Amino acid sequence: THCILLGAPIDEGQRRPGCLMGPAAYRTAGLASTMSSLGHTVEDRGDVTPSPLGDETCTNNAVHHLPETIAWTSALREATQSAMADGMPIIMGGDHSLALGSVAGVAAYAASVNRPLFVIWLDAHSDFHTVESTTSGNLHGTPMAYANGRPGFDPFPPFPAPVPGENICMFGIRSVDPAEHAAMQESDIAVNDMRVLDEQGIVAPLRAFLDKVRAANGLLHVSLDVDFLDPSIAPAVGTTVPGGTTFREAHLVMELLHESQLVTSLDLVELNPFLDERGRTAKLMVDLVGSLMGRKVFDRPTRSY
Ligand code: DIR
Ligand code: MN
Ligand code: MN
Ligand code: MN
Repeated sequence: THCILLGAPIDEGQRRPGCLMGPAAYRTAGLASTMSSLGHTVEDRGDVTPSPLGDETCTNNAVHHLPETIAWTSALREATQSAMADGMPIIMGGDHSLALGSVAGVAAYAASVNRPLFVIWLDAHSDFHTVESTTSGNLHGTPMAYANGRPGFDPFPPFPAPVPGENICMFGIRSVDPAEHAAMQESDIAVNDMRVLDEQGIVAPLRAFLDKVRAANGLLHVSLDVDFLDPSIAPAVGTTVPGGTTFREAHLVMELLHESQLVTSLDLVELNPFLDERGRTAKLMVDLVGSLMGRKVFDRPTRSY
């Protein structure tokens, strides 16, 4: 695989400074050499520059940094769409608002090659707020709703090719606000909250979704929020939520994703290196990418789909 690194040093989608150091931390933790040691080629396109600031406003007074977020969205959309034509973009955040742009770019590319887009959202949160419904005003809580084509994003450019709910699968969910909850009840999104993982494990629901992607010849975008992981192993994130996935569950997800050979783009989001213990969370995230890109202890027969 030709891996294309895109830095998205954005921290305006939430209120705790530090996420903008994320791309530097991933580079320091050896993301590029991890992938080249697995036989992939790596091209680091550096950090994306946001588009010029507009003067967009909205009626929800809680919302902050709206023009900044829109400027990042348009730049990241372009950078991601053009990287899709050349390889597998890996967008190094930065907070989760970067996915407003990265998923838009992948969706625009998918439409241009006439293939359906599927999204796996690995997160403690559903990020299903709109600009109108968010009560925190933190736009990192909105990208999944934007990608799903929900109304309530008037100041943003229309999402290029909205991803239907049945093409979206969430894992690790354990913090959903009331407005998100109500909207998700109305949608076909597969919400695998921690209760599902506790009862069924992560393998069965993940394979069921991957089978759908394969049957549809879809592109698959994976968005990995650090808080998908339990805070005991991944402390460097502003919004820790107890009861997250374990080290072993997280690597298993990545190994299954690798075996599927379906993943075409990846976000790494919400790492805040300022909160880390000697780079521990950055290194864990890089190790997880290693599993996603094919690192394993022994080869096993790949499950035939
Ligand atoms: C909360 C927290 N739902 C909000 N969201 C996220 O502010 O809207 N934290 N994404 O990581
Ligand atoms: Mn600012
Ligand atoms: Mn998130
Ligand atoms: Mn989260």
